[in-house]
Formats: sequence, structure tokens, C-alpha cells
Amino acid sequence: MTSVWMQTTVAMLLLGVVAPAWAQDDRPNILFIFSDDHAYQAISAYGSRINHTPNIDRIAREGLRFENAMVTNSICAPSRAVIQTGKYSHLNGVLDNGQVFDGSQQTFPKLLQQVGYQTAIVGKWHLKSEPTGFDYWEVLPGQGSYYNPDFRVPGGQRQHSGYVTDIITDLTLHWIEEERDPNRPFMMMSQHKAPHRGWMPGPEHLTLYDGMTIPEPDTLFDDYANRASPARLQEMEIGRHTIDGHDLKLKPPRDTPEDDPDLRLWLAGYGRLDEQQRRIWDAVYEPKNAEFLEAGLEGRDLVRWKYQRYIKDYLRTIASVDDNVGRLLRYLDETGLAENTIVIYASDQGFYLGEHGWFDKRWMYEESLKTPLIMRWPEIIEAGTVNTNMVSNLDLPETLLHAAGVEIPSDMQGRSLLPLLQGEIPEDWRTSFYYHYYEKGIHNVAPHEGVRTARHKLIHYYETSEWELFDLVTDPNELRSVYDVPSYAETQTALLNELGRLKEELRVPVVP
Ligand code: SGN
Ligand code: CA
Repeated sequence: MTSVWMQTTVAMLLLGVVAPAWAQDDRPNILFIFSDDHAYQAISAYGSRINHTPNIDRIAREGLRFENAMVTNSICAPSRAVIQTGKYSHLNGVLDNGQVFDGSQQTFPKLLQQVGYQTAIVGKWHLKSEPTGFDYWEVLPGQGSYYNPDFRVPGGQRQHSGYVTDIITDLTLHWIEEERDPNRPFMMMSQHKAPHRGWMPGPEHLTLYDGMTIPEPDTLFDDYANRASPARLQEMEIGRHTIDGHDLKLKPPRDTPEDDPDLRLWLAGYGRLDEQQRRIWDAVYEPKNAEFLEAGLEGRDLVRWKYQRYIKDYLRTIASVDDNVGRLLRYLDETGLAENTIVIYASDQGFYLGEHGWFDKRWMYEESLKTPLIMRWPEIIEAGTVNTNMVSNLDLPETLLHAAGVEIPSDMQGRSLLPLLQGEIPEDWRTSFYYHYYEKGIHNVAPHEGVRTARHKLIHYYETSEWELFDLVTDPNELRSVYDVPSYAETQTALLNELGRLKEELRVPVVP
């Protein structure tokens, strides 16, 4: 139940009247559980047709699920930089995965620290520079490893034995239980590597889904007709671009040259298993691989097999994330922390689970533009709330600052979600959202920007001067661009104007 005092405080904060008014020890703790590449299509609270995630679902059942949470730039490091700063990529300096985050800039953990919060981050960081604004950090170098992972710590590196998802949770719990000052509120970012590519399942889930056929998405065999050229020119098809060893767990032949890039990727994953882990792994994969080689599949049958191999391993890594979410929730229950702790489950972006024939992300199309976002905060959120407004990863830092009673800096570009958490939708809530993807290279997705409204989406591939316009009501799978179709002329003009307006408002440099 929400206390009158807290209601008043929140109302005052919403009106922008006050700075922090909570008594110090009443401020909420924040447990931010973050995964890497977790598609909302693989969360049962979002209606997954392919798996069950009872523990993640519990957060939604006892809290709120955002149905239209979007990212500003659908790739790992940029999304994380947005969350740290509350600013679009062009202002926080991380446009793509290759850039180094400037840790001297303003970030929300630093602002929380300034008002007495204890802050920590464990797991995937991926911003290259050392984390700043954290009292404790222990992060994976780069993409990190699934088995026996190394971690960066201040002044060095150390290795932990075991499976990365379990280890990240162990470290999270250890800090909350043993290392922090129980008299001050905390903000912990517990950030998983899973379910990122190489999709290596943990020892407990290696045989999950064996003997089952996971349903295929409707667009597994997309022909990329009726769209601009980039959809056809990408390199992220399950059929053509998955790597036999790294992705599909087919052991590279013995005579593979040592400098073969695919062999190196395989060794970066499988090569880290210790002898016992390797025996268990081989016992699971070798018989299935022999059966596959024996079958000599071709054409669509081969794509179907690759989809099954990919999706099962992907979902197995998620099963472990879900178990570990359960561990964290149980800990909060047992210690009485649950009542005053904001729990968030989110991913750095969405992901393709065979839609359009793809794995990976990057596009402004729905599956990668949208990301799961679920929050529980018993004092504030009514259990079982579903919100359909357009919200964004940009809004997260402001929401957390607001929740902690910190004044939101005026140069942040999102908006606090606090009213939405309480079921109050401000009349001027955003009705359009600006997106911009910059990276060139792996997967060959053309840079693009665009605007999405509740019903439409306009995309500009500015390097080739191509446009797409989708009507999400008549064409939810985005298979037919209606750009320049006469009946959409008015919508098109309105969207073009809106794109220009948003770019000005958000101070986006003019694209060459
Ligand atoms: C690696 C992956 C890509 C993935 C990027 C970015 N290849 O390069 O498939 O798109 O990371 O992922 S891999 O062969 O090295 O696994 S992100 O989550 O960091 O954005
Ligand atoms: Ca990612």
C-alpha cells in the first residue's frame, strides 16, 4: 500500500516542486537486472509462443509490463551508454560498438552516489572504459565468456569458475548481502551476458527442449520484396550467415588451419570449457551432430534445422537467466527487501528469433526496436499493470533519479516513467519516437534513422537515399513498404515533418 506521505511526495515531485523529500532510509533500493539480446518474443509475460519464463513473469505479474519500450539505437554499447546518461548516442558519444564511453560525463549512478546511494555493477558492461560512478564493479571484459569467465576489477582481472549467469548472480547477492552498508539505499546493476551470441547453454539446461520442435516464426522464409535494398543486403540470416562452430555447435574439422577466424571464435567459447565440462558438452552435442551430418539436409530443411539449433540454445541460456532472476526475487522476499526495492528486468535491445529469417538486431523494425521492460515496485505500482505508451531506454535513468528523489538534470533527453508506473498518463506523453542506427560492418545493416508513431514507421537509409514507410496496423510484420503509395501521401508528409522536428528538438547533427 502506498503511504499518504509517499503519495504526496511523489505528487510534488511530479509537479517539479521539490528536491528530495524522503527521509534518508525510506528511499527505495534499485535492482536493475539486465540481459543482452533478450527478445520480448522469448518472455512468456509478453506472450511468447516458444518458452516459459516464470520468474521474469512474476515481476510483471506483481508489477508493470511496458508493451512499447523502445531503444534509440539497437545495439549493445550504444544502448548502455544511453542508459548511463539519459542522452541519445550523438550526445553521449557512443554511436556504435567500437567507440569508448567517456566515463567523465554525467551519469545517473554518479548522481545517485552524490545523494548517498551505494552503487554497484556486475557482469556485462561493454563500454570499454572503466566503469565510473560505482562503489563496486566487477565486469566482463568486452563480450565476456559463458564458461569460466574472466572479470575486470579495479586494477586488474580475475577469473571465476563456472557458468557466467550463475556467477553474475552470485556476485550480485554477495555484494547486497555482505559488502554494502545496510543503512543506506543501494542501486545494483546485475547485467547478464546471456542470451548473447555464441548462445552457450549452462550445464543445467544443455538438454532442455530435446525432442521438441520449437514453432517457427511466420517470416522465417522472407523474400525481402517490397522493401528498400538494405533488408536484402544484410548478413544476418540464419540460413546463410550463422557460423557452423560458434553458432551451430558443429565442431570444426581437425584439419582446420590455426588462423581460421571461425576456429578462433569456436575456441573462444568451447575452448574455455574445462575437461569435465567438455565431456558433458560433447556427450550432449556429438550424437545430435552425427545425426545431422548423416541426414545431409539441404535448402529449407537445412534452414529449419539451423533455426532449431539456434533457437533451442538461445532459449536454454534464457532458462538460466530466468532461474537466476528467481534466486534474486527469493532473496528479496527472505530478507524483507522486496517491499522497498524497485526491481527492473530489461534487455539492451530486442532480437530476431527467425523473423525475416534473421538472428541479431540493429534494425528499426519492431523486433529489434522494441525491448522487454518490466518493473516491480510494490509501494507505487499496482500489480498486473500493462502500459502501451511509447517509452524508451532513454527514460530509465530519469525514472530512477526521480524515484530516488534526485532532481533530473535538464540536459537528459528522456522522461521519468514514474507517473506511468502509477497509472497516470500525462496528456503530453510522447506520440512519436526518434531512432538512429549508425554502425557499419558486421551483419551489414545500413545506417538508418526514422520516426515511429503509434501506427506508422518511417525509415530513411540515408547512404542510398532510400525510404520505407510501414503501416503497423495493416502490416504488423513490416513486409510491404507503402512509401510513395498515393493513399499514404498525407501520412508520409506528416511523418517527414515530424522526423525533421524531432531531430531539431533532440539536437541531431545533420546527416551528410
Ligand atoms: C559480436 C557478434 C555479433 C553481434 C555483435 C554485437 N558476433 O560481434 O553477432 O551483433 O557482437 O552484439 S560474434 O561472432 O562475435 O558473436 S552486442 O550485443 O554487443 O551489440
Ligand atoms: Ca546486445
